[in-house]
Amino acid sequence: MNDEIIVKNARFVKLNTIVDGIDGTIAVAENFNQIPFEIKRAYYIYNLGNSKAVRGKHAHKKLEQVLFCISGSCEIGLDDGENQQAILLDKPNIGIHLGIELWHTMKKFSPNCILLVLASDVYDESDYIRSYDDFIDYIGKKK
Ligand code: T46
Repeated sequence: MNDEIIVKNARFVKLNTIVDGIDGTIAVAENFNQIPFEIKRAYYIYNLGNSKAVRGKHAHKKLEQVLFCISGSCEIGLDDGENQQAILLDKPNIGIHLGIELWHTMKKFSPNCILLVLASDVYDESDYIRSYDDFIDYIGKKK
C-alpha cells in the first residue's frame, strides 16, 4: 500500500472482502458505507494497453468519485493546488476517494488494467475544469 495521502480531499477506501478459497473473492461497496456518497453512476475504463496512455487531466467542481483498479495497476497523480502526490493503485479492493477540486491524472497503466469508477452524480461536462490554469484560478477564488 502507498504511504498516507497528503493532498486535500482524497483518502483511501478499503472494501471488505469475502474470500472463497479456490472459488475466488467478493469485494463489496455500499452507499454511505465504504462509499461516502450515494452512487448515481458507475463506469469503467479498459483497453489501456498503450503504455503512453494518459487520462484525467481535470478536476471536478462538485462530483465525488471512488476509483478502483479492479485488474492490473496504474498510477493516479493528485494535485490540490498546493500539494502533489502519486498513488499506485494495484489492489482490487483498495480504491481512492477523489473529493471535489482535485486535479487528477491517470497513467502508467498495466496492459490488463481496468479502472472502475463509482460517482456521486450523472455525467455533466459543466462540472469539469479541464485547464490547469482555470483550476488554480477556481480554487484561488474560493480561498
Ligand atoms: C474522471 C476520471 C477518473 C461521457 O459521456 N459520460 C461519462 O460518464 C464519462 C465518464 C465520460 N463521457 C465522455 C466525455 C468525453 O467526451 O467520454 C469522453 C471521455 O471522458 P474523459 O476525457 O473525461 O475521460 P477520463 O478518463 O479522462 O475521465 C474520466 C471521467 O470523465 C472523469 O470524471 O474523474 O475518469
